Amino acid sequence: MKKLTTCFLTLVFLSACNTENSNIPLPEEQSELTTFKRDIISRALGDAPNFAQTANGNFSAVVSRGYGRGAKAGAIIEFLYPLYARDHLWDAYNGIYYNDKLSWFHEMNLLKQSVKDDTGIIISEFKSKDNKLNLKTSDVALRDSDTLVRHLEITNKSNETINNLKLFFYEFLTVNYLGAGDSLSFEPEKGVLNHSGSNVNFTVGSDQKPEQWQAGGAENLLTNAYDARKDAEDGKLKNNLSSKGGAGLGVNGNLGHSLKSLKAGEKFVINYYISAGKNSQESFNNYNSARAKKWENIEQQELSFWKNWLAKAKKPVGTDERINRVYRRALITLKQDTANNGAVIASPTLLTPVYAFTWPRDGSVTASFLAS
Ligand SMILES: [Ca+2]
Repeated sequence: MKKLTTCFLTLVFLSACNTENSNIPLPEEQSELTTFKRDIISRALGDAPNFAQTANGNFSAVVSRGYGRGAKAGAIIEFLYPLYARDHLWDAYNGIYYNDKLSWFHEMNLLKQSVKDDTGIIISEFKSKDNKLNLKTSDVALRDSDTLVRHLEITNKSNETINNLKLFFYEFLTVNYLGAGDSLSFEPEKGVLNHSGSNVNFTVGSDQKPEQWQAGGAENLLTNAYDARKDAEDGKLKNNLSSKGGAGLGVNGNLGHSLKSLKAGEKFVINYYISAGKNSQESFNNYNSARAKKWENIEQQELSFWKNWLAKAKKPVGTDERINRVYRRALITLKQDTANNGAVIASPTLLTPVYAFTWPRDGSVTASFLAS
């Protein structure tokens, strides 16, 4: 019973636990946000944008919701590694170019965000402003490779063929927290971006070789290369092979894929990978092992891992499925916030005020004390 109570009480300390089929509360519906005493940073700058976390004990990543300070719906906004010790990511997200216009996903209409029941899979669904495309991203931390996988599906919902689509995956990794000393290169033979800082390395790639790339410099500031985000705006990347952060904001990268056409009702599917390692060989090996997996198998592996974990817990007695789902999510969150060396982390994010309001470790200890 003690364990049960701990989990229920822990939920009081958690935020952003939307699960599939539940509606996202819109900011205007959250009247309490405007009335309770706000964190001072929130009051000045707005709430943190964190939607949900996915983690494997070695790293933890966060996906943004559609509102809050600097929010970019569906963007990956934190990558804590190794063992949740340091954030290496400013943000990473997709964009699509057609009819002479680039739209980043977070500029489109956000339909829904959810966490797939009893997994760490974070789903974000969008519709293009012209209502022609549906886009769905599923982000998950792999169990057996330090890789965040993004599974992306693009469906043509219109009655006509859409020609010459170009898809982009933009990433602004800031290795070792600040990206100033980073270097970035695109490796044409492997088709991946290689991001290096001190003692941490990232491989960014997909399961399909990109036709375009850019190793860029953030805001072109004190770097030798054109900004990789701005570069995508005309649908054409400069194919620069390497960039260095210098004393500026760091380096950013972009991978571009071309779709000749998407017929009415047709769906295009691609997987992206952000793989971490101590050096370029380790991150590339992680990328390779992730790439060898089919998305269906990743989903299956994720379901069975958490099924196994949840099977160890006491079953709640006399509670309905709605409460049981919340209980299972609490158990998953507690495991996600336990590093593989046994450390239970204070908070899954470094941003305020979510940091201030999200204390699974302290909450659990308090709940456990109260329950005993
Ligand atoms: Ca360009």
